[in-house]
Amino acid sequence: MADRRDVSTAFSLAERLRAGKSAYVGWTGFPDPVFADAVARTALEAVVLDMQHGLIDSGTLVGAIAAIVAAEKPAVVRVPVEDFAMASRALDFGATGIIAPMINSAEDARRFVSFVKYPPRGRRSWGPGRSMVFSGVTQGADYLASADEMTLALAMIETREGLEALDEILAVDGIDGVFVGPNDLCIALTDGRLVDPEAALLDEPLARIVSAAKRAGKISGVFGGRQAARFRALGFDFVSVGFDTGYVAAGVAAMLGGGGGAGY
Ligand code: 3PY
Ligand code: MG
Repeated sequence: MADRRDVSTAFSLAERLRAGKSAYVGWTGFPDPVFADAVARTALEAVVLDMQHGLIDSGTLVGAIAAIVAAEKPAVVRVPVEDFAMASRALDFGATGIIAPMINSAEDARRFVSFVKYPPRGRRSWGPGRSMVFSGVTQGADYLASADEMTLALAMIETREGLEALDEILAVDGIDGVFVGPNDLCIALTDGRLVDPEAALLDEPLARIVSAAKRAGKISGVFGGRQAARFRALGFDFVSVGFDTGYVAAGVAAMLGGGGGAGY
């Protein structure tokens, strides 16, 4: 087993969250490692690179993860829907967590786990070159023994089906927690009538998700903006705070004295 003191802090997110700490994390889909570096050098505790709706391809991802790790922050990657092969690659490149969108059943969750955890939990294929260099775990045997613990598999709950299957998804061995997409969840729960991540109709499902995760001994996360502090107060452990274009817009508005927020 790797000596935990030798593992880079960029790989300590899972350990910190499991120890009951919470984290505010940044979010970017800009196709430029320099911007990922800028987000990593703020007070935010980790950076999510968004390959689902963002502009990041696998070539850019390699550099963006390296930039975040150089700032001693954990890199988490949201992969496109059902692109679990990309999840394995992102871990090999040095990501320390994967967010998988639109997980609607325990079966979806098991398939996700099969790509991000090594046997016996899953079937992640061997080739963690960059991850070993960045984490400081130099021996293959040590990496194999610690990788599942060191990396997070977060299943997005953002559909009616996902919400209904919440307990079964949380029960899947290898799923470390859930991550709520409040925009899609609002669309789903209103049958396409509304997209409002701040809608009051989300209050009960959000509280239910936090309690279910706590009962299962797993992590709860949520995509947040102006509501980040409220989400943290609700009990979410892993709360994202706005995103790239919002950071730029809010910075300009603040400098012009107009206030304004990152919003969604
Ligand atoms: C959602 O709110 O649905 C998300 O997936 C956040 O990007
Ligand atoms: Mg979504």
